[in-house]
Amino acid sequence: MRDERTFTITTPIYYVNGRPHIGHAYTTIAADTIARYRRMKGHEVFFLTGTDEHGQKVLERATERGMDPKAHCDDMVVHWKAMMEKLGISYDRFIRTTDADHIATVTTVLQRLFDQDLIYKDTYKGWYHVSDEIFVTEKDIEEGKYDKSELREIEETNYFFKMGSYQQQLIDAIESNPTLIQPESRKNEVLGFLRKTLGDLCISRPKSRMSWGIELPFDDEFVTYVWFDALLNYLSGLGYDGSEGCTAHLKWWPANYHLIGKDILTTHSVYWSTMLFAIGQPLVQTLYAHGWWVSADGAKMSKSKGNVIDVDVLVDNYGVDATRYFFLREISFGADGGFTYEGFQQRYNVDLANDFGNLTHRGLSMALKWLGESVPPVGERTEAEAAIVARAREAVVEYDAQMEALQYNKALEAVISVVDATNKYIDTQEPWAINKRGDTARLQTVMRTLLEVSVYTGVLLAPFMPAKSAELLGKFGLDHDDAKRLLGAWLDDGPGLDALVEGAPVSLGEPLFPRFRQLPEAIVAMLTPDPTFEEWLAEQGVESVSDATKDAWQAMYARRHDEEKATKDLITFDDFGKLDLRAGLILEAGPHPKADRLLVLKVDVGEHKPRQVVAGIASKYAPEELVGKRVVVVCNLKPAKLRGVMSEAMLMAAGEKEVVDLASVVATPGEVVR
Ligand code: ME8
Repeated sequence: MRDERTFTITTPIYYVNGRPHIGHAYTTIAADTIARYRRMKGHEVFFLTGTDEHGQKVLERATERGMDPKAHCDDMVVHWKAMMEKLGISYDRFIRTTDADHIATVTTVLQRLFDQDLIYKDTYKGWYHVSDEIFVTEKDIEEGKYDKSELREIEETNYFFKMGSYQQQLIDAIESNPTLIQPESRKNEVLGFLRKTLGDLCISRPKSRMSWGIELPFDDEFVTYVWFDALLNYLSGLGYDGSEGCTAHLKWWPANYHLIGKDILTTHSVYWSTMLFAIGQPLVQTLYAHGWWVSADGAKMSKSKGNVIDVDVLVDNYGVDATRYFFLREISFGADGGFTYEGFQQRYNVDLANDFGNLTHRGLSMALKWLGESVPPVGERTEAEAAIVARAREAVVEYDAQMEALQYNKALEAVISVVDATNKYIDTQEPWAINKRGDTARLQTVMRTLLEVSVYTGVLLAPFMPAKSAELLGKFGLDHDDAKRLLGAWLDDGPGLDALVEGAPVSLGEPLFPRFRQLPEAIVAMLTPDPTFEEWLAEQGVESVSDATKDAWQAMYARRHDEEKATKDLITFDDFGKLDLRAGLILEAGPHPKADRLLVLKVDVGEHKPRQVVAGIASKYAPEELVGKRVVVVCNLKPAKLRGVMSEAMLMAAGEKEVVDLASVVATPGEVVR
């Protein structure tokens, strides 16, 4: 039996025949969130993900690109790793099926099963589905399950794995283990499938037809069927080498969860389980098949339809944590979901900007304004505070149970219920009125409650929104280790909303989730369909074009994006006029107390007192050379603290990273510069 404090979770390994989209992101975010949660609970976690690189689909794509298949994979895998990086995915291994250790494992397993007569050679005549890479039965075709244009009739000698001989063993395993396949409806689907006679599995492809795969160790004219190869990643990724006595993987196997989409339920529940029976390894503890994200019109996302939702667009416009949050909050894990940008933004505004933001920014602003930048004492708690504590206690229990069951949206609902209760508490307690009547003791208690609930949500949301949680907890001087410690204590004894230490510093910082009033421009531009050539001509006021000039018009039509982009980046004269540029005279210059790169200057810009300017010019100028220099100053830049020293204007200079020369005009300080 595996140690209960270890936890293994996997995602499917994704085909490198295209780039990742939100569907792939979804499974990966779900796995990452639970991996992070278990680590917070002090468990030792192995989180395995990666790419599926062999087989026909990948070969076809490589051929289309005119590339060698391995070179194509090396090129594509960059996009998959970039997606993981962008989403903050904390995997322990990113396996590629072209990795040498994986290939060795597959080869050893094949040889063993062949030696044990569990693999045999036979001739197959029938229908083959090209893009799914499977052989289909006449019955499947009669039932219209497959698009005829994708079917090819073939007669082929191949190697077969005796999958059919495990049918009863598999039915018994599923029936006797209620958590093996989840949700329940998926389990029933598999049992339904197993009512038909289970055939054997063709596990080879002749090289003459498809050569991109792992060569069979007992016949060099064949490569391994991509699914037989890919499924073994779940063991090779954990150190299993395929030999009979191997124990290297047993710290992590059987995995707690294989997370997959419902599209690959049969391959995992039937092919994979029977393969595990054959090699004498236990089945995964739970195979969880989640639902399917479709675009707003209910259509399957596909490159050819142009309705694929790109992860980058969401992360670039709304941030990584909001993206992670949305997918796990919006639907229950198992159900299907329809994606729209409007729905995404609404969820963002309601949950994150309003509810969560109200508590963590408005609450914090009030506390800091009235009581200073430190944690106030608790004071005497009334029934109102006791009710919040009670809700927080119940919510932690609920949250933990739902996290363990992968019911992410219910776990989030539990946290949100505490946020909502606290926002109502703010309204009913009316801290502004308490402040007005000068009841400091009561104000301290109410404000302390708000701060404590902020910390509470920061801890519980950490697995979902690691960066924002760190930012929020950072306002209280807490870090991820504190979050772990607090979660541990709350799971043991329940939270008392007493995580903070009186007098500890608190800072307000920026709002975590600024509200969006309209869809970001980049998304609107993306959603606005491109005009056709004819529509574009009409926009230009041209009714028809002659054959002689058609090419020129078409070239202009093709160029229009570049020009639109170039004009988008231009500013108007009015925009420029907003700059308050003035002549200045440097009166004093000295080092910055904390940063060698910076100097602190006093500059006369024609006002009753000089402006303090912090400038990154120390690498070029010694303070004494600057005194008496005439410069150009941007006077209406918002003041900002640079490493703790306030800067009230900016000097204009040449040079991008390193300053080359200061811009200078010989004019009376305060003179307008244009
Ligand atoms: O099937 N909604 O790889 P794949 C939800 N290589 N999830 C989606 C989705 C959507 N619209 N689209 C994709 C393969 N997914 C094989 C797996 S495993 C040994 C081999 C997710 O690149 C979901 O997890 O087609 C689905 O199962 C998986 O991506 C399919 O990825």
